[in-house]
Amino acid sequence: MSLFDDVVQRGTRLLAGRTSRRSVLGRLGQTLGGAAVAYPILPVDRVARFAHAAGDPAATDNTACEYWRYCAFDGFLCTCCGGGVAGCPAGTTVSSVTWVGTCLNPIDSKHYLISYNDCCGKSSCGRCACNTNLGERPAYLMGVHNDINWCMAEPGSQIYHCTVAAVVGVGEDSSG
Ligand code: ABN
Repeated sequence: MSLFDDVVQRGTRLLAGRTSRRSVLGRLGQTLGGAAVAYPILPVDRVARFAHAAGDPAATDNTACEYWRYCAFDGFLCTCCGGGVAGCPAGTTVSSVTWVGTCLNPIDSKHYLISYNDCCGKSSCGRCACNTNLGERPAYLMGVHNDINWCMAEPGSQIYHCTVAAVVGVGEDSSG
Protein backbone atom coordinates (compact mmCIF):
# COMPACT_ATOMS: atom_id res chain seq x y z
CA MET A 1 0.00 0.00 0.00
CA SER A 2 1.38 3.42 -0.93
CA LEU A 3 2.19 6.01 1.70
CA PHE A 4 -0.63 8.20 0.39
CA ASP A 5 -3.22 5.40 0.74
CA ASP A 6 -1.94 4.67 4.21
CA VAL A 7 -2.27 8.30 5.36
CA VAL A 8 -5.76 8.65 3.91
CA GLN A 9 -6.88 5.38 5.48
CA ARG A 10 -5.60 6.36 8.94
CA GLY A 11 -7.22 9.80 8.66
CA THR A 12 -10.56 8.31 7.61
CA ARG A 13 -10.53 5.77 10.44
CA LEU A 14 -9.64 8.48 12.95
CA LEU A 15 -12.49 10.70 11.70
CA ALA A 16 -14.97 7.78 11.70
CA GLY A 17 -14.03 7.01 15.30
CA ARG A 18 -14.71 10.56 16.42
CA THR A 19 -17.94 11.34 14.59
CA SER A 20 -21.40 9.81 14.58
CA ARG A 21 -24.02 9.91 11.80
CA ARG A 22 -26.11 12.17 14.04
CA SER A 23 -23.36 14.76 14.46
CA VAL A 24 -22.70 14.82 10.69
CA LEU A 25 -26.40 15.40 9.97
CA GLY A 26 -26.53 18.07 12.70
CA ARG A 27 -23.63 19.99 11.20
CA LEU A 28 -25.07 19.70 7.69
CA GLY A 29 -28.35 21.12 8.99
CA GLN A 30 -26.56 24.04 10.66
CA THR A 31 -24.63 24.81 7.47
CA LEU A 32 -27.73 24.76 5.26
CA GLY A 33 -29.72 26.83 7.78
CA GLY A 34 -26.93 29.39 7.99
CA ALA A 35 -26.71 29.58 4.22
CA ALA A 36 -30.45 30.28 3.97
CA VAL A 37 -30.08 33.24 6.36
CA ALA A 38 -26.94 34.55 4.68
CA TYR A 39 -28.23 34.23 1.09
CA PRO A 40 -31.98 35.01 1.12
CA ILE A 41 -31.69 36.17 -2.49
CA LEU A 42 -31.47 32.64 -3.83
CA PRO A 43 -34.26 31.87 -6.32
CA VAL A 44 -37.27 30.79 -4.26
CA ASP A 45 -40.98 30.77 -4.98
CA ARG A 46 -42.35 33.96 -3.38
CA VAL A 47 -46.00 33.43 -4.40
CA ALA A 48 -46.93 32.60 -0.79
CA ARG A 49 -45.82 36.10 0.24
CA PHE A 50 -48.76 37.55 -1.70
CA ALA A 51 -51.32 34.95 -0.65
CA HIS A 52 -52.76 37.37 1.93
CA ALA A 53 -53.71 39.70 -0.94
CA ALA A 54 -56.06 37.13 -2.50
CA GLY A 55 -59.07 37.96 -0.30
CA ASP A 56 -58.29 41.65 -0.01
CA PRO A 57 -60.62 44.01 -1.97
CA ALA A 58 -57.64 46.35 -2.41
CA ALA A 59 -56.04 43.62 -4.51
CA THR A 60 -58.96 42.02 -6.29
CA ASP A 61 -62.23 43.98 -6.30
CA ASN A 62 -62.30 46.74 -8.90
CA THR A 63 -65.87 47.64 -7.91
CA ALA A 64 -64.69 48.67 -4.39
CA CYS A 65 -63.32 52.11 -3.50
CA GLU A 66 -60.43 50.33 -1.69
CA TYR A 67 -59.18 48.78 -4.93
CA TRP A 68 -55.53 49.80 -5.22
CA ARG A 69 -55.82 51.67 -8.53
CA TYR A 70 -58.38 54.04 -7.04
CA CYS A 71 -56.04 55.62 -4.46
CA ALA A 72 -56.47 59.13 -5.90
CA PHE A 73 -60.02 58.73 -7.17
CA ASP A 74 -62.97 61.10 -7.20
CA GLY A 75 -66.19 60.18 -8.96
CA PHE A 76 -68.28 57.12 -9.85
CA LEU A 77 -66.48 53.85 -10.64
CA CYS A 78 -67.09 52.89 -14.27
CA THR A 79 -66.87 49.23 -13.20
CA CYS A 80 -70.25 49.78 -11.48
CA CYS A 81 -71.65 51.59 -14.52
CA GLY A 82 -71.28 49.04 -17.32
CA GLY A 83 -67.65 49.84 -18.11
CA GLY A 84 -64.28 48.39 -17.18
CA VAL A 85 -61.49 49.46 -14.86
CA ALA A 86 -59.83 51.18 -17.82
CA GLY A 87 -62.65 51.28 -20.39
CA CYS A 88 -65.58 53.70 -20.60
CA PRO A 89 -69.13 52.26 -20.78
CA ALA A 90 -70.80 52.00 -24.16
CA GLY A 91 -72.29 55.28 -25.29
CA THR A 92 -69.69 57.42 -23.48
CA THR A 93 -66.38 58.83 -24.63
CA VAL A 94 -63.15 59.07 -22.69
CA SER A 95 -61.98 62.54 -21.67
CA SER A 96 -58.73 63.63 -23.22
CA VAL A 97 -57.76 65.68 -20.16
CA THR A 98 -57.01 63.58 -17.05
CA TRP A 99 -55.49 63.68 -13.62
CA VAL A 100 -52.90 61.22 -12.32
CA GLY A 101 -52.06 59.44 -9.08
CA THR A 102 -49.35 57.09 -7.86
CA CYS A 103 -50.79 53.95 -6.26
CA LEU A 104 -49.21 50.95 -4.56
CA ASN A 105 -50.22 47.56 -5.97
CA PRO A 106 -50.43 45.10 -3.04
CA ILE A 107 -49.88 42.12 -5.34
CA ASP A 108 -46.35 43.03 -6.39
CA SER A 109 -45.57 45.91 -3.97
CA LYS A 110 -44.76 48.25 -6.85
CA HIS A 111 -45.99 51.79 -7.39
CA TYR A 112 -47.87 52.54 -10.59
CA LEU A 113 -48.76 55.79 -12.29
CA ILE A 114 -52.53 55.82 -12.79
CA SER A 115 -54.39 58.02 -15.25
CA TYR A 116 -57.94 58.82 -14.17
CA ASN A 117 -60.14 59.63 -17.12
CA ASP A 118 -63.71 60.82 -16.85
CA CYS A 119 -66.16 59.17 -19.23
CA CYS A 120 -68.43 61.67 -20.91
CA GLY A 121 -71.65 62.06 -22.82
CA LYS A 122 -74.26 60.41 -20.57
CA SER A 123 -75.89 61.61 -17.36
CA SER A 124 -74.17 60.85 -14.04
CA CYS A 125 -74.02 57.12 -13.31
CA GLY A 126 -74.62 57.62 -9.57
CA ARG A 127 -73.27 54.20 -8.48
CA CYS A 128 -70.12 53.46 -6.46
CA ALA A 129 -69.16 57.02 -5.52
CA CYS A 130 -65.54 57.04 -4.31
CA ASN A 131 -63.38 59.84 -3.02
CA THR A 132 -59.97 58.60 -1.96
CA ASN A 133 -57.76 61.51 -3.05
CA LEU A 134 -54.28 60.26 -2.15
CA GLY A 135 -51.85 62.94 -3.33
CA GLU A 136 -54.68 65.08 -4.72
CA ARG A 137 -54.02 68.84 -4.87
CA PRO A 138 -56.20 71.91 -5.42
CA ALA A 139 -56.65 73.34 -8.89
CA TYR A 140 -53.32 75.18 -8.84
CA LEU A 141 -51.86 71.78 -9.84
CA MET A 142 -54.34 70.67 -12.46
CA GLY A 143 -52.57 67.39 -13.28
CA VAL A 144 -53.34 66.04 -9.80
CA HIS A 145 -56.65 67.82 -9.26
CA ASN A 146 -59.69 65.55 -9.41
CA ASP A 147 -62.59 67.55 -8.00
CA ILE A 148 -63.63 68.85 -11.38
CA ASN A 149 -65.58 67.61 -14.36
CA TRP A 150 -62.90 66.88 -16.92
CA CYS A 151 -65.57 66.25 -19.55
CA MET A 152 -65.87 70.02 -19.82
CA ALA A 153 -62.98 69.84 -22.27
CA GLU A 154 -64.88 67.50 -24.60
CA PRO A 155 -66.73 69.32 -27.35
CA GLY A 156 -70.27 67.97 -27.69
CA SER A 157 -70.15 65.58 -24.68
CA GLN A 158 -69.48 67.63 -21.58
CA ILE A 159 -71.76 65.65 -19.28
CA TYR A 160 -69.91 63.54 -16.69
CA HIS A 161 -70.87 59.85 -16.34
CA CYS A 162 -68.10 57.92 -14.47
CA THR A 163 -64.31 57.59 -14.15
CA VAL A 164 -61.82 54.91 -15.21
CA ALA A 165 -58.32 54.20 -13.83
CA ALA A 166 -55.70 53.13 -16.38
CA VAL A 167 -52.13 52.09 -15.55
CA VAL A 168 -49.80 54.29 -17.60
CA GLY A 169 -46.43 53.69 -15.92
CA VAL A 170 -44.57 51.72 -13.30
CA GLY A 171 -42.17 53.02 -10.66
CA GLU A 172 -38.51 52.08 -10.64
CA ASP A 173 -37.59 49.29 -8.27
CA SER A 174 -35.14 51.00 -5.92
CA SER A 175 -34.15 47.78 -4.09
CA GLY A 176 -31.28 47.26 -6.53
N1 ABN B 1 -63.41 64.18 -12.05
C1 ABN B 1 -64.53 63.58 -11.48
C2 ABN B 1 -65.60 64.58 -11.19
C3 ABN B 1 -66.57 64.83 -12.12
C4 ABN B 1 -67.55 65.75 -11.85
C5 ABN B 1 -67.53 66.44 -10.68
C6 ABN B 1 -66.55 66.20 -9.74
C7 ABN B 1 -65.57 65.26 -10.00
